[in-house]
Amino acid sequence: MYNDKKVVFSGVQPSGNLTIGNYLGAIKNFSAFSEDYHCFYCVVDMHAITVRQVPAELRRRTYETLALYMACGLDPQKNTLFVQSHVPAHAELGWILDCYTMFGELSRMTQFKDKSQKNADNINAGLFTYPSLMAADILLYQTEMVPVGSDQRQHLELARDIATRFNGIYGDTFVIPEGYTPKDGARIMSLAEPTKKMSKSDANENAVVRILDDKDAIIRKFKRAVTDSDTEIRAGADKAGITNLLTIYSCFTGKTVEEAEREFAGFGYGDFKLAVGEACADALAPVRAEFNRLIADKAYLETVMAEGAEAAYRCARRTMSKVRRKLGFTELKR
Ligand code: ATP
Ligand code: LTN
Repeated sequence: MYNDKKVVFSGVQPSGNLTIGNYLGAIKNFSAFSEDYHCFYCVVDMHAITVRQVPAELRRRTYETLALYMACGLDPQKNTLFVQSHVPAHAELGWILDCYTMFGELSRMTQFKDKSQKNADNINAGLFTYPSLMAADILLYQTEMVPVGSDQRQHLELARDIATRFNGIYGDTFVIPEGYTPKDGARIMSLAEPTKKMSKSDANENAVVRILDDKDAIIRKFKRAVTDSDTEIRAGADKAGITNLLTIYSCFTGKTVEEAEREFAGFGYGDFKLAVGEACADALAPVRAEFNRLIADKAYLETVMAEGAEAAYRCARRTMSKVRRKLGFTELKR
């Protein structure tokens, strides 16, 4: 609990331009919690450096991710929006939790295995211990609920295990968090390889639709989406590409996948892809307009960052002093 409300926490890495996967799997769902929970939404720049980043781009994307949070409907008066590296308690608790996370547990993480393959020349210790820093993000705020896409479920399970282990040794210290993944949209697939997750750091631009792509680009990418040699517009395990397009259409229009299948019965793939592109572009147009307004006002974004960091620190430091006491760290009387 914080300020008499249960806590929600989530984070997005400023590691690239955000995709409709990030939007449908995560950010779009964040604002639903704002009334009933105390929400902390973080730009996790410390996680982003587990993969090599160009400093100027990391800085620019940190501002952009914050502006996108707001453009997607997160009001900084109702949500604590902040940047991870502005609150050093994340690194502090991250180290502590490293000492309560097992080598074997980290070795089993699929994201680590994936990213090690993709970054074979930079398999650094931070990439390996990424999940303990993520556990620290969540546990610092005594979080009850963590909205994430389904690729993050395994990290969330580990955060629960770490918290349970710590509580078992030292007595109640952390709330055990629950994950929240949306019914649809929890795993949007690549348009080029529909059996792979759409990922913002994919090198193939045709595989990803970015939240800020303009209408022409969005439609062009959907037109090129890989499907199959069949002609039927239906969802099914043997039709990854079409299933993904139906899911995207359903998320952007609020219709169910079954309704969409009926709507497009008898259509050719070309017309269907165009309709999906249009639904996506229309839904994202207001987000893009609001983003363009916000990103032009750097001073305002800096105020939001500063106030967010202050509010996050006020909450985080309570947990930190409890953790220090439990561990047996000495305290300085100042
Ligand atoms: P990267 O490519 O740099 O690993 P990413 O695209 O996987 O990045 P993250 O910053 O790691 O994005 O994720 C932010 C949020 O978006 C997380 O909650 C994650 O689960 C969600 N998410 C990411 N990709 C998808 C996707 N394809 N479908 C649904 N949700 C997704
Ligand atoms: N690992 C997440 C980003 C992330 C996160 C978090 C999500 C870092 N810390 C805490 C939820 C809660 C990712 O890669 N998508």
